[in-house]
Amino acid sequence: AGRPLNILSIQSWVSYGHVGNASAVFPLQRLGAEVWAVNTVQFSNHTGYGAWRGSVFGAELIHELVEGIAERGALPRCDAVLSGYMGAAEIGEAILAAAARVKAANPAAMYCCDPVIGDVGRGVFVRPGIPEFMRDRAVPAADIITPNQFELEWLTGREVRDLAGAKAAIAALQATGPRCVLVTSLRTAETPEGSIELLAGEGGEFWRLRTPMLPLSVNGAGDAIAALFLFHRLRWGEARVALSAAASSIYGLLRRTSEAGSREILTVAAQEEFVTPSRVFRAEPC
Ligand code: PXL
Repeated sequence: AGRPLNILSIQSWVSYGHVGNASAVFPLQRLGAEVWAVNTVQFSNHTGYGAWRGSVFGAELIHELVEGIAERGALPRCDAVLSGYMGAAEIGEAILAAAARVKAANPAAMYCCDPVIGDVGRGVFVRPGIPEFMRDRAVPAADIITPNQFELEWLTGREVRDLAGAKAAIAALQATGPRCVLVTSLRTAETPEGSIELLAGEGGEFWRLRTPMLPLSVNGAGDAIAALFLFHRLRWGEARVALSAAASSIYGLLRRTSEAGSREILTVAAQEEFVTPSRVFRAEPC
């Protein structure tokens, strides 16, 4: 209903495979959103392979592309800015400037920051300075953030052992700025064997969703879940609904990817999961 959502997505691009914008843009388009994609890097492939080629773009390019979009008169119609892998801290500053500019043009617009720092298996995988930039500059400027458990712990300096600890960490981040927090890839003392959890918090309420843990190791699923969570939060206005929709789609995508034994997520082949997830998981208040 209504006009399509317009989302300015500022993330990495890879030629081969699916991370960053190469993971986020197509699912958003498949759901009917217009995506204004700005790329922070162009690499041959994601860094999880250990080797890659390509360039990190300069912050000036980000400023220039946003300037050009502004010159089209489009910023008042921008519903949200989405950011992910930043490449360098100066690029982060350009992203925050873009978010501020969009919000000045459309006060209802939201900034969704996926604070890409690392994950439990790999540790920190971004350049020095980026984790601190996320904590001190990007997260406080965001309306929505989507850290995984590793990033939640890094950002808060707290180890998350149980549900109460996870909620306290979410509340600590909310106190710095973002009203809505989605924690992905969460495993605590209460997580059943063979399951993985997502936990969302907004307005003093929390919702938890559990899915079976799939036997796979891929990159880029977090980029897709941030995009889908943002899209559904914008569309439905409720974190609980957005959590259910985004998690169900990503579970379907990952189940298909796991069955195929692919090292890259099946963003294109499993596209029906973005529209009609084959299995729907509900988020429960907790
Ligand atoms: O999924 C996060 C991500 C984004 N962009 C690039 C990456 C990764 C993770 O490996 O390498 C370029």
